[in-house]
Amino acid sequence: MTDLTTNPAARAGAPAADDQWWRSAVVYQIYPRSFADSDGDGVGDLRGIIQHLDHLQELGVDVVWLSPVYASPQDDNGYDISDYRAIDPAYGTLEDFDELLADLHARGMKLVMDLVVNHTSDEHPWFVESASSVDSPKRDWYWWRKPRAGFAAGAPGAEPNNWGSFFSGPAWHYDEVSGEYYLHLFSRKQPDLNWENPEVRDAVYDMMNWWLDRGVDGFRMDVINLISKVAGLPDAEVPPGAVHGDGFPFYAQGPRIHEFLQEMHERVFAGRTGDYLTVGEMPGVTVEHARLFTDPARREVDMVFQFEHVGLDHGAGGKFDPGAASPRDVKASLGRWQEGLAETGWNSLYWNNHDQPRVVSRFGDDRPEHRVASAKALATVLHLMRGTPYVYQGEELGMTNMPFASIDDFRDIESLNHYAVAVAAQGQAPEAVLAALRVMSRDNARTPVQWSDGPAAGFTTGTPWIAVNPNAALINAAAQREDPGSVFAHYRALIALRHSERVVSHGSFELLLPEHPTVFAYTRTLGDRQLLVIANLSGERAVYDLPDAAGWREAEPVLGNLGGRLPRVDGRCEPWEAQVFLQEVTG
Ligand code: ISL
Repeated sequence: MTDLTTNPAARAGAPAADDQWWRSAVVYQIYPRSFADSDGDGVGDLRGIIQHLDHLQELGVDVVWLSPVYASPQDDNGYDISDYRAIDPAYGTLEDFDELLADLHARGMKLVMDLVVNHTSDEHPWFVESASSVDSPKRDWYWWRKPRAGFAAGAPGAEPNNWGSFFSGPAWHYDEVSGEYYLHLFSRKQPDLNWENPEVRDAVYDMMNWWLDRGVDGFRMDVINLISKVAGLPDAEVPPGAVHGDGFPFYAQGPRIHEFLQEMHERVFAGRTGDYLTVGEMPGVTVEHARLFTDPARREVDMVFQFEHVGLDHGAGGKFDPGAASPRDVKASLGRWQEGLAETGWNSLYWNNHDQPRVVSRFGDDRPEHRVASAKALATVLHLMRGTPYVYQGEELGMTNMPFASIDDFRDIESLNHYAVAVAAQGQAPEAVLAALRVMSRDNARTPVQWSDGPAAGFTTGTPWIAVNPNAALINAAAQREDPGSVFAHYRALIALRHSERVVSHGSFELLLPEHPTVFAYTRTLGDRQLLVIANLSGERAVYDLPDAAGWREAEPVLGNLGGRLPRVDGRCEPWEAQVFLQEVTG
């Protein structure tokens, strides 16, 4: 692999930071299944999206990232793809897709597709062919291995290595037809592609080019840091209390990952002139690796989704052993990423997506007295950092976690598998497992978008595939779009500020008050313009001692989150208060 960081010729060819349009852009993620249903079958669809584009335009976002709409058996809600060039009938047709793309473009917005190429569905023709015989020309497109020596094929322990799947159980499935196992880091219906095989890579690049030729504006790349596996797929260490080995060291940032991403860039983007956006989803990525992935001179991806801040409330037993994340930990983590990618690389900024619990319930306070203020405070600190902010559908309304009553209310494969294994196989108390799911399940993010206070929150005229949150009468788009004090209005103001103030999109970042237990404060500076953000991430009043408080007394208050209270740099914050100031720095 060529190290482009030290290659001045490569650096010289890199676009200047200011030329990259996505530095001042805001992305909105649509999870189509739960966004809007146009035909009453209870499942969201492309025409449902087309019907709600005013909402996005009013919010002011620049880009839509569309979670998978490809043909899929829907084992993992579309992250198991059986045809990369077809739209799943549940979502519509290619004609609907083209119409959506044209409508977005006509409104000045871009569309980024989800690229799921660590794995396919087991119903993808590539896998069907690969599984058909050990001599199949596509056998090597996936990771097939013989049972472990000394074990009866199919018996527990006979898996080729001890890695666990992200969705509970072993990462291997036994195929009786050929007497071999295949690797699946996610569900057994999501076999991992073998990126070592150049034919696989060719097929992926062809498919990406096909979508770009159709007019899409880039890709969000699903678990893209997992595509290069260490040769030999060795057994991994078993963490204390765990049943399976943690294979991460052997597949996260694997040996050829940078080579693969550079090759992809070369084969897909290098010859094109469009304004694209690429973002790699990378569980477990470190700041150091992110710097390499996002250094423009290396031509890999524009930005990555890192997971550090959304792992702060995971306990020793992982995400379903939740603890609490302190505001101090949250700001320390985000601050470290700001510093780590200050000179080279770029951050993506997110609280929410379709895999994460709702931020107002998680790092905020969704009880009536604090819900609106905490949703706004969290939005403020996120959106005014350096990086590209992502808004996940419903986040702009302050949608909350769901009060799931029983396991029957869940739909997500990760949640259902976890429950089955924890309760049936490990004998954990059902109520305790349910309590953890209520807090951490991905289904919290997947309840239908609350459009109105009407039936099914205006999401569908039929029966929604997953229940609507009972708070839809209180929290919904129709009410908020009319209300200048709404969470929606606040997101709108934050997005507008990024567009109008270059200090927000391009300024440097400095964390203030790092030791303060609840106040998240920072400045952004660009030339002589400076922005100050102060937010109290707690339901208690706070006092703080800002280093240069006197210098800020005359600053212009730009945004607050408590109706009627004008932001002032006076050393005091109300519960969940967020304040934003701007000033020209002299001398
Ligand atoms: O939510 C998680 C499980 O605890 C994450 O680890 C998640 O599985 C990981 O972030 C990868 O996510 C992506 O790939 C998965 C898919 O299920 C997720 O929805 C997707 O965002 C497999 O394609």
